[in-house]
Amino acid sequence: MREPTWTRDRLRRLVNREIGDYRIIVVSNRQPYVHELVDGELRVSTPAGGVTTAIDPLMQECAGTWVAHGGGPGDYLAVDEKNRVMVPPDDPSYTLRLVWLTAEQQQGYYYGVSNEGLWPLCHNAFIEPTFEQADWETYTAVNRAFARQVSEEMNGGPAAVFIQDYHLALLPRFLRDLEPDVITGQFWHIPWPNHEVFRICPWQEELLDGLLGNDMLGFHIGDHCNNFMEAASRILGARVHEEYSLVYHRDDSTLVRPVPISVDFHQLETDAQTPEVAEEMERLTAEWGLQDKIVGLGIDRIDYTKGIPHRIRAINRFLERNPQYIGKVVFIQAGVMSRTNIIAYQQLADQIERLLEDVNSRFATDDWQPILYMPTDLPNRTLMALRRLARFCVVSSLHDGMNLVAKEYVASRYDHDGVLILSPFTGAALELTDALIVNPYDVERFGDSIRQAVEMPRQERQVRMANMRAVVQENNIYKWAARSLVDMMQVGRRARRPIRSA
Ligand code: GDG
Repeated sequence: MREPTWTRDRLRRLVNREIGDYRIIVVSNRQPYVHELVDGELRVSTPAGGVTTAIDPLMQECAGTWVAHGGGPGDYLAVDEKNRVMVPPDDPSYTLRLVWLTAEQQQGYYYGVSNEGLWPLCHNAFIEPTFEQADWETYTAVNRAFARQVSEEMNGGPAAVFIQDYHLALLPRFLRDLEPDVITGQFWHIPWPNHEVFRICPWQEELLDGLLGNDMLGFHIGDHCNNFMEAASRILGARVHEEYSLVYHRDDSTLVRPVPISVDFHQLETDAQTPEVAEEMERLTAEWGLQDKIVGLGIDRIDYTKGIPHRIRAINRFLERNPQYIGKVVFIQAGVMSRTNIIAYQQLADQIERLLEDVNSRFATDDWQPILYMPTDLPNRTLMALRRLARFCVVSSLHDGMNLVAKEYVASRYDHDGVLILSPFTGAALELTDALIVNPYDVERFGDSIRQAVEMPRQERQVRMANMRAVVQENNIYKWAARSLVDMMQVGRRARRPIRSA
């Protein structure tokens, strides 16, 4: 029998049933609500992203605590003497506890180890990771500080702690040392590399030992789970029970599971149909002269894993080989700059500018240019209008844990139109098999797939889009949250029971 589709309400009911006396604590680097000072007044904003969308309703239901780095300019003013503030602001129902980091700590822990070390280590994008011992010491100290503050929030009671991502790989072990009874689960949002790659990391044992402090560890896809289990076995000599996906280490076990993340399908589909989005589509069409054009779209954080230069080269090849489309196809590349104080990101931004200049100057006519580039944080309404306007959307990651942009495009196309061109090196490619799957390094085939997208008959577009929409509707963000919670609670209850009774 098919299980009913996961919704926000169903997730809330599950939370009530599953957690019992446990206090739910979520820990992430990034906070779900940021306080800003505008004209002397405190304003609250919610950074966009799937993780907050999924976990916020869960937290609202269980009145738990979310521990995160306080990075907002108004955060100091918003919290009480224990660094806590109730959120969401319009219906305060759970506690946000903010952890303060100095600029130096932020440099070593966030930029250094997390984004110059672990990020390139875990993505096959041929950027060499940097491993600085001083940064590692900061990363360790910050993870310890998070563990202490989570322990304070537990206040001696039973708790289940759900940790997010690669910034906090040591936290589960430090926390387990302080609180042997705690249930912990962690979701690793990026890929886990194979053994040949991972073993270059000077801190490989510490990272594995840290993560194996969890009762449950989630990755997007099975390959990343297998890579992790292989590393645990070969580097730490841990015993792996493949059939049950369990890793045994230090008289304890960790369930390692693929739990593919997703988007709020229903919300995106609803947002796509508002009159504001229709108005925005009209405005963009008039302003950018898109009336009779076929629009292609890319939305990315400007990151070297996303294959943006490869995409520009493919557009160049497409126009070279299909000059009949000069003046007819416009590709819009939107994206926020990120991690701009890291050199690899500055070099990428320069490379993109140069490639754009080449392609645009080569093909532009008096009233047309092939690529419009918007390297700014566009409002959600504009991004939604772009998804609606785009005949095709390109996701060309060189490596990506999941890629939510692909799923957002599919969920927004309630009209069942549009073609997704998708890299096979994304987690999303395992689910969205009706996309045009193309290797971003293969510029010839990539160029051909753009032509195929431009020329695909409407009926084929509709069939493929309907199939992809059915997948995203079913495998939505609430299913991800529900499965993560159930796995963590079930496996954690089983593992921690003997300790408690002893
Ligand atoms: C990590 C993993 C995994 C993008 N540009 C703009 C903008 N975005 C939004 C997108 C989407 C989100 O940011 C990006 O999500 P992705 O999944 O593509 O990628 P990462 O940031 O690398 O996230 C990834 C994810 O975690 C979740 O587990 O899928 O594999 O790397 O929501 O729409 N939003 C705004 N302006 C932009 O210019 N407002």
